[in-house]
Amino acid sequence: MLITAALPYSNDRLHLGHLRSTYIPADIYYRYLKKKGVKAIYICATDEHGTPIAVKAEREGVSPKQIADYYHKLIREDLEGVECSFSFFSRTTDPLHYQVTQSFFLKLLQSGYIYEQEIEQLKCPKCNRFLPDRYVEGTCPHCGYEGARGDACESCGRYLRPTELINPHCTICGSKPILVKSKHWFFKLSAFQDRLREWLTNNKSLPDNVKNYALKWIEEGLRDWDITRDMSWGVPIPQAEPNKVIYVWFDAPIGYISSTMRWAIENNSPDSWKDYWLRGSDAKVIHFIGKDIIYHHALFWVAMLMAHGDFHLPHSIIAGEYLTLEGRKMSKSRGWYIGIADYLKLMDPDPLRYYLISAAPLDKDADFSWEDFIRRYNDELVDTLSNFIHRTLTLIERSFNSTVPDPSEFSNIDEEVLNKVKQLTALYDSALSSYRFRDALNLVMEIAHLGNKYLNENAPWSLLKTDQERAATVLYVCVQMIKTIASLIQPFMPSTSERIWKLLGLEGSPEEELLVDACKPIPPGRKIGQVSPIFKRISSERAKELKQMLLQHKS
Ligand code: B3M
Ligand code: ZN
Repeated sequence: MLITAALPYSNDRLHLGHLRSTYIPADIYYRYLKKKGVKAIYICATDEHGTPIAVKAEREGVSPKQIADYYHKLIREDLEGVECSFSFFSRTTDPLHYQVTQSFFLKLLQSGYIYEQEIEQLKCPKCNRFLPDRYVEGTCPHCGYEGARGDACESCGRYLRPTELINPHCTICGSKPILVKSKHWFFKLSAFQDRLREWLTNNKSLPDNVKNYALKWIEEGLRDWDITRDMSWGVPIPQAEPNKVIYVWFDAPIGYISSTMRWAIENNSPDSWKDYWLRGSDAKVIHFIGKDIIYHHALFWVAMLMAHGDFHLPHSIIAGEYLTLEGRKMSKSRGWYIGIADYLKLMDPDPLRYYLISAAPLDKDADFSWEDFIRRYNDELVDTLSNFIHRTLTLIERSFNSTVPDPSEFSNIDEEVLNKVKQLTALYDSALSSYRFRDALNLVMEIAHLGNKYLNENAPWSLLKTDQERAATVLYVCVQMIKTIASLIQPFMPSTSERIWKLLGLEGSPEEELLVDACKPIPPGRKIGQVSPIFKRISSERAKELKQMLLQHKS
């Protein structure tokens, strides 16, 4: 299976919203596949073309490549900082990507799916440049919003062409543009209307949010798609004059393929990308994206793949919904966001991964609030998860010389609780296989709840005085539950899982343990590790520091 996450534009850093909608779910799913013993890779890259980067470069007086270099590094560090375990993290300025994009373009040109047409474009007379996409702003013809961009209106969410804007002006110098003729290339999206409808309707593994959005757009009718731009930053159009490039939304998804090729080369098996992409192989491709780019993936990209013919269509497209911050829309420009690096200065990645997944199902909007984060950290990670483990292991340390005790015969209660753990593990598996990340995580926490309850009801600390054998059995059962927790929590909280593994004195790593072995008991007699709590309560001072994070962008 090939797992991809949307390619971030390399013109800005990412924030918690991106992690929640795309990068963490993709990472969890990838780690889960490995636990299932599935051959899988997780591919991403930075999307380095388009006007977002060109305009920023212009404003800062540097080249677009310098902007791309700068943010590529930071984005990658941020994502790796929250333990996104990419097989390869590439860039769309890789020369290989240019080749792959150009040959994709040429194939569609030769088969008649791309055609040329002369159209009128906006040009700034002062800057002497065409004004594609974000080079121009004006009033939205649909909703009247005055800051609409040449590619879309942020207020009503509609896609726009620059020439549709009312009162357009050049974003660089403010001048009023003039209309000039220019030759462009169009992709015959309209020819795929019926095939796309059929694919969307019949694809059982496509989630409802993706299917419904995309079908709604098809009913509104698909127009052919202008896939070229009059600018110099981008993949050059093969055999065309300079200062014309392929539109970023045509080249970016091809980045999924070219990045897989780069991964293959870096892994010294240059042909292995074919196992994932070529039709005829039994691989599946799953794209994780944010909900704002469903259109591009479920319509544009699928149609491009249909037109090309050599590559797999996506098996599924998983689109995460938005994350608000303390009830308000996150906004980089208004300083209302939490940066990944800001968070990592004070906290480990795992609690954040935990919170972002457990806050709401992926196909529903979620909210991040520090109050809620701190409460759930203390109640769930400390009181439920950490305490169960800590209580069990300190008793073993004190009364059994840090050695997993030898159980006597299991009582009905013991059998029952261990069977329940097996059932929860099976439910976890089916939740993750259908992308119900929050449900799966809750099931792991249910094992910890169950463990606490079992521990309270059987009170091994009292049994130690009266029935040493029974105390040993109870603690042995708890150890088995902890081991299953460590194994199941691994895709969600990899380093926490690793720490629990070490506490149990187990060899190897929980990452290597297959899901089928998650309930396989560990034998008695093993020395456990040095006992210390895996999570400690967030103090009120620390809570203050965390809340401060939101205010620091305001200045
Ligand atoms: N760079 C937009 C975004 O970051 C765009 C995604 C490309 S995925 C092929 O949302
Ligand atoms: Zn201008």
